[in-house]
Amino acid sequence: MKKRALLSVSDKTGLVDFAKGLSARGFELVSTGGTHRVLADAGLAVTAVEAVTGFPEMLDGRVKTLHPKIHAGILAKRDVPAHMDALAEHEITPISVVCVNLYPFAETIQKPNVTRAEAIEQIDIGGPSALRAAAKNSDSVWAVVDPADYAAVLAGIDADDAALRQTLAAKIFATTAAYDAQIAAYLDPEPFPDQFTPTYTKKQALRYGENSHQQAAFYAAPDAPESSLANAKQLHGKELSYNNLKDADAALTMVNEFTQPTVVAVKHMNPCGIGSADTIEAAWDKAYAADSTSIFGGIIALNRPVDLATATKMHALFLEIVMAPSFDDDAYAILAKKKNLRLLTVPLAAATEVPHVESVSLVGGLLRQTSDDAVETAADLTVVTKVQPTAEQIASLLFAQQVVKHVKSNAIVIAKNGQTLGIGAGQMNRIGSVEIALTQAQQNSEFAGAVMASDAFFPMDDCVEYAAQHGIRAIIQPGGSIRDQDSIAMADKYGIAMVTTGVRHFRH
Ligand code: 93A
Repeated sequence: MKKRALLSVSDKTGLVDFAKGLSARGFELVSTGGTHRVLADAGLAVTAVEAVTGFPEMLDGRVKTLHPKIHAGILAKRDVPAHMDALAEHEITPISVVCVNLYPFAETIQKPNVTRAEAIEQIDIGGPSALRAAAKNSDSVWAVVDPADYAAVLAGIDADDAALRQTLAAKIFATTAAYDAQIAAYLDPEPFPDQFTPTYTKKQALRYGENSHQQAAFYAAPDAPESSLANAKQLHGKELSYNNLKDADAALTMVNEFTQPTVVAVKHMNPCGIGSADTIEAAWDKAYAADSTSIFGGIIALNRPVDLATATKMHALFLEIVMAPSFDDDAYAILAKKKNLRLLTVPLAAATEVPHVESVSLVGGLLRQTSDDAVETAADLTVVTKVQPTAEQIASLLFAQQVVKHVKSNAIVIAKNGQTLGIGAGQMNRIGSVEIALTQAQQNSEFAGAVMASDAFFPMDDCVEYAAQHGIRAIIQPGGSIRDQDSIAMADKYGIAMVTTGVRHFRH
């Protein structure tokens, strides 16, 4: 029996070689307009789909392969005589290879100023239909959507590899499902639709998850922003682990918060030191001096190119990751001397980047929310104490506030002059975080005159009392507790300043 292959591809990569391979194996090639042209130009014998259907391509190409002469040829069960008789009766040749890739819908909608009409025209109907028909009939039919699979398919045809046909069929349904999800998201861009269909692609198989007995993989969103790990370039070092990726993501989110040259050091998703200064080297000095013990094995994110002076200082320590928009050549050379140190370049987030939707998994579910992009400025502060904060204190309070929202609740940050001095994270009792932060901060020679930020209001006055007794000169907090007045009275008692923001920054 004559063997027939249908080829209809938008991405012509590898097409001619694949078609030659099919030709050499005795397949008649049937193709749509553009694909037909490429094959004919390459000197291959190819039948136009119109010659099979007896219909011209219609409606500006909206109807090309959508025809019983095509779909019955794909869908007929080869082992059911009635099906084969029906094909014979209607003079339909079975099609046993369907090689289709789809109109580039995702690429089209990413182009600037694309119109709705242009986007709609790039919704492929015939392609997914032919692919799904082939995948449904994968007992006999090869469904091929990815040029990367062409060589394996030719080998599979030679070996009559039924298992590969089934794997490819699954790939078809995953591909068309993702394609449809992108169309749905375009037509209804609401971040919280009734049905949420993620379309992530495996970017990296991970050696293990949080611990070595857990399995894991890293998936990237099709529209991942430039400033994300999905688009980061690893220049050097060991492969990123599951925990590395989480920490690096946290560090990146933090460093993107600052416009001044800033260095962020992260341990276990929390900052252990953040420094902002006029130069990246001075910012490093502050981040390091913030907690020179915890930074050991840390994840470092910088928002300026890494220069030689900064690299030399970092080289002296054991670090897991250094990431920055770029590395000066001599800085890179120094850091790359450490075989395992992971060096990544990630561009800074564009100021115009829209708030993204973040997800966390629950057993049997998913929680989604827009990211916490609220940044308080001096205009958002209300002084609630008799003592007014100085301009210097206000700057330190706002810095501490920018940090505290990235710290796991209950979160307390002690800071001064663009430097964290103590960070209390993740305690179930707020006073516990205050104690941890202050114990750390008091060891720092910069501590005198430091200020404190709290991610949420003080439920009672004990935190304020403890902070005031241990040298804190000003406090920033959201306010909103029914016992705010107790905390304010305590601040007044010790003659320190307190400002409220009205914005809570829980991080659970
Ligand atoms: O407009 S369609 O949805 N209608 C069809 O009947 C049809 N058949 C194949 N698009 C259709 N295709 C698509 O055309 C394929 O999925 C492929 O992406 C493209 C190949 O067109 P050409 O061979 O003209 O470059």
